Amino acid sequence: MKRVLILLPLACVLFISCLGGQNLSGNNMKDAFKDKFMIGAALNQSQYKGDDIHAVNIIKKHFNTIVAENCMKSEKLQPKEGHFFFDDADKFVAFGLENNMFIVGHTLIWHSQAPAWFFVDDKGFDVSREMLIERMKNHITTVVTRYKGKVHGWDVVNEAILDDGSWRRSKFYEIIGEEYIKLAFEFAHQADPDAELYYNDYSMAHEGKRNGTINMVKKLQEEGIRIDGIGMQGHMIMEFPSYEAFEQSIIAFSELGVKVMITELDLSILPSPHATAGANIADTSDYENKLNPYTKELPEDVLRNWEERYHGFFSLFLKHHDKISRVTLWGVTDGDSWKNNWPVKGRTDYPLLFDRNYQPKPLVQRIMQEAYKHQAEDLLVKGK
Ligand code: 9MR
Repeated sequence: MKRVLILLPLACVLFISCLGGQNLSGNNMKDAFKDKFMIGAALNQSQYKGDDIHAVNIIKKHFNTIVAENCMKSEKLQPKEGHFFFDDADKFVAFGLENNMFIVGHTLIWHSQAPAWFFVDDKGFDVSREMLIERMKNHITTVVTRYKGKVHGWDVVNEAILDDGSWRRSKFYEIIGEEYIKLAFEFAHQADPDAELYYNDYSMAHEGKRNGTINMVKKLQEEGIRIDGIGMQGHMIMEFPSYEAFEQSIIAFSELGVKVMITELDLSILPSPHATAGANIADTSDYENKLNPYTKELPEDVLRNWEERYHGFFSLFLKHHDKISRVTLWGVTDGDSWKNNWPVKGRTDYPLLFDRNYQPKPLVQRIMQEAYKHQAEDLLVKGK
């Protein structure tokens, strides 16, 4: 034990030097994390279409998995019944295939960004249960079949459970009942038996949501429904969640025997009008100057606290890398982040790993070093 303690720092220094010389800036996150988990980003259209060339360079260099930020949502894919629009999603998938990336489709069944026609008949009344199931089946089957063998994993159902663990009263729930979850997973599995299938939600550190998710997944498993993973959206603020609560959820989800994925990571640096973070699009607040304090510059101490907290989460992910298959940031640079417009419109936020000038923040170097330290420790343990 004593020998290990003495040798460990030395081995780390040697290993890091061998991997990247004194300066790791030539390295990239996908290599740094390669034995731990995939690392990726949500892409917007100027990225997968190749227009935002600086962002494309970052994506190719640092990430090995991508997810569609918006172009695969049902209102985009099927704006009118039976009229599918695949141009953007095709380009997104082609980008991933060209760059050998693990491609995630987001999202098949979600109460938000679903087209209004989905739930009503031609007189504007709610459709019958049978009709909604038929529409779900048609949507899922058409989309998943098109990308069979190309999209490797699907967020099948998104945000079905509330923070207290109860079911969200979405149209899917109101008209079909909780069985809509099981049906969605079945339809997706029938369309592509090889694709991984996930449940994805925000604020997963809340005890209620954690337990609600566990109950739902257990039930699916008891019924023999395929579910491969749980996506913990990582929309965070400085005050929420605690490392402890987030860690508890990682462990509890992994104990179900499914993959855990950190799916929509961003950490807002701005004062939050809400006590907890979440990502419920309807929870907006009015603009006030005091909620947007860093339009010109970011004070050193504020930046340091933000970086410490982000680093702490990456340390947690590395600690639990045996449970976590993927960490995906919700965007590439601060300039693209949805956080600039939620929960308050028109703010200047700094939630991602690359700044508005496409430069990696010092945090990128720190988390890569942390990952290399883990690699060195692993080697030492194996070599003992
Ligand atoms: O980042 C997305 C933003 O551009 C859209 O306007 C918004 C509208 O639905 O959706 C955002 O992405 C959401 C994701 O699809 C599901 N989890 C919460 C994300 C942030 O709202």
